[in-house]
Amino acid sequence: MQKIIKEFEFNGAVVEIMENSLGLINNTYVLRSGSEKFILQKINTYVFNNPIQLMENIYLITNHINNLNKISLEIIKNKQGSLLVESDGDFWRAFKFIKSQVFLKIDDSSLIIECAKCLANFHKDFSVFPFKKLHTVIPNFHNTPVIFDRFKEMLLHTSESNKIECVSQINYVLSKENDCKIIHNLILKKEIPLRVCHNDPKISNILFDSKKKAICLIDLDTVMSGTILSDISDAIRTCCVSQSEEEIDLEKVFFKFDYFEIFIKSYLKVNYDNLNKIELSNLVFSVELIFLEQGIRFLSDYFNGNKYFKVNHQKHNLLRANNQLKLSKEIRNNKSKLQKILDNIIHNF
Ligand code: GN1
Ligand code: MG
Repeated sequence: MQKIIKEFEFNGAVVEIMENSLGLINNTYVLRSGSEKFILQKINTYVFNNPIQLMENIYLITNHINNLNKISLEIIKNKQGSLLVESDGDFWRAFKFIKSQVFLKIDDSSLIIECAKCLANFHKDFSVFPFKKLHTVIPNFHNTPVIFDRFKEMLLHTSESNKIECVSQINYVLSKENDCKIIHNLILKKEIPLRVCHNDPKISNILFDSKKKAICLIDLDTVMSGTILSDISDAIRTCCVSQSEEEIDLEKVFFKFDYFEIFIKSYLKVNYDNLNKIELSNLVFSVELIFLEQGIRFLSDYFNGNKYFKVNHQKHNLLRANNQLKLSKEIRNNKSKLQKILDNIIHNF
């Protein structure tokens, strides 16, 4: 790693390297040199096969946010002025360190307000940004019908023992083929517009200051066009739940309806005007769908030998899938309750 560190324009000699294992995709290290800290990341090229385009996107996005005088990640270029360092087929990048804290789940409703406002401001700030300038770093990233089809294809190569082990999960997913198409069809019909989306606004991708005020969204790897519904629902997926996606005791895992109400109210206060009627009327469904989609992604990766998401043990992705599928079912069973909460909020706008 010293060889990589030497390639970047860090101030002073790096005296400490600490691994940060929060993300499920890239490898992240916090470096310290004197009183300054930096972030060094090795990009996962199994997931991101064009790191150059990826960094071009992040360059555009962070410049856009900085030009609005708001805080965002700041790229540290290498000594030749490029956004990446390539070494032995690996791609590395660096950012300035932002003093902050992160949360894996929320036990305090004031954090919900912060998360919702942070995401809504991100959407508002990018509502004028032409998404065509951004490369599509992962095609079909939140295209649920494609994710469903890949799952079906995966089943053709899945061992009988895995299929027997997961028969109820598989049958549940397969019964949802039509649901997977609903939002995507509305996009095709242009009833749901494409907008600049973060595409991964999970709670641990928001930095907070010491007073628990949101500073900014990080992990800008997947910022590209998409439906704003997958962003809103993905934030709700990790903010409005009793336990994180890592919880294996499903008795402890449930959706927090009161947090949902606070999240939606706070989000719409900032960005109501930018959403159309079709987006609003599909919002509750999009929450059910994002849990389903994430469940399918974890389960597919389990069947595929855990190549995509980092795991600590062989069944890790299966347990995460169970957690997400439970929540998807819970939303489905409480649709009208959630719709009522949403309608009441919209009524007052
Ligand atoms: C990954 O990179 P990270 O850990 O923030 C994944 C998201 C998933 C999330 C589940 C590029 O996010 O899509 O929702 O794990 N990112 C990518 O925790 O696939
Ligand atoms: Mg990520």
